[in-house]
Amino acid sequence: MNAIPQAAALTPEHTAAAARTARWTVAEVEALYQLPLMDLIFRAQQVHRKHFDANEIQLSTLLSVKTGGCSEDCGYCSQSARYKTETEREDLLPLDEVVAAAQAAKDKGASRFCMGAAWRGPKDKDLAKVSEMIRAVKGLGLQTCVTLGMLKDGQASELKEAGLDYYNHNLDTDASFYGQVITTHKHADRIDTLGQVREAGIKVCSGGIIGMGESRRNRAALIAQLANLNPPPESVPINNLVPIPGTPLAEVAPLDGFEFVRTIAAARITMPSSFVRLSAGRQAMAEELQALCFLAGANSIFYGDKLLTTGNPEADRDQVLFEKLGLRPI
Ligand code: SAM
Ligand code: DTB
Ligand code: SF4
Repeated sequence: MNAIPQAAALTPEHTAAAARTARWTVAEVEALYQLPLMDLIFRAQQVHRKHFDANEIQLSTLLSVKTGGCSEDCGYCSQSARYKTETEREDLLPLDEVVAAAQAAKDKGASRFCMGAAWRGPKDKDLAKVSEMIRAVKGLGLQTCVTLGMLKDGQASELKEAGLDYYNHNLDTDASFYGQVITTHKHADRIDTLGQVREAGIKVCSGGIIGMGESRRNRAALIAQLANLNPPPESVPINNLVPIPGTPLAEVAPLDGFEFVRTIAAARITMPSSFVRLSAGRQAMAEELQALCFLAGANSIFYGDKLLTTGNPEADRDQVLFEKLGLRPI
């Protein structure tokens, strides 16, 4: 990352077009983290208001369409077959169940429906079934997103043909920390799948998890790497680790809330025209901390009572929060 040349002038004023060619060094992103919090949030607000209506919030609802029994060893995940967790395995859901959940999400006000599967990557026969789900959910008038793991040649174009809008595939953490959390696939494999998604003309949703015991420099490196994707992801989920009993990361000390806010601000400043999503971990956050995240530039959330296997604030409670903050769901 340090080999990336310094950008000449990285001011909040530079345009979206310039941002596409600008490169962020890890040191520059780390310098953002080191700003006094008030200055950092002010800067993030300036960028945010240039590119978005600061009172709008995008709502995505998640559904786990295939749960547990995953071959991979991601140290944070309840769905890895390698750890003894409370998550029970479930086969791929039938189409009608998925459509009913998508309709319910739409009725509650979500604009995007994200379907997740606990796979290293999809088999071709599974992909055909997921493609059917995408067609049906799209038919309800929702934006579609899936997260299915690593893709092989040709699979992204099949998803595109089915009408897929977004593919979620997180870089999850800095390349230099990745091996401490996951050994069954490589950080470079993630980048490869993101390339296939882009090439197929699908929008990219990619972010990461913080609070896994990584350093601030690791967090800065993750943000720089996401921002330096060309173009940056349209959607950037920032997850706070949800500690899962039975996984290797179950006992990691929780991250300070302000460090989470700083990460949101760094994502907003470095990826001005991307939706930055305050993702997993919201259930453990006070409303005031969530509001600080919105102030720092988060303009999207996962909305609905469940994430994939763990809880999320109830939709009705979120609606009260939107009222309190004057946020308009989009
Ligand atoms: N199996 C596919 C994959 O790994 O790409 C898709 C599903 S996987 C569960 C999707 C993402 O959920 C992961 O990349 C990770 O960012 C996030 N995630 C999983 N467990 C988490 C946890 N305990 N806390 C926070 N985020 C988590
Ligand atoms: C993302 O970045 N976060 C979501 C979604 N993409 C697939 C998943 C969060 C999972 C949290 C833990 C769980 O519920 O199992
Ligand atoms: Fe499998 Fe995805 Fe969980 Fe990793 S994060 S164990 S690939 S479901």
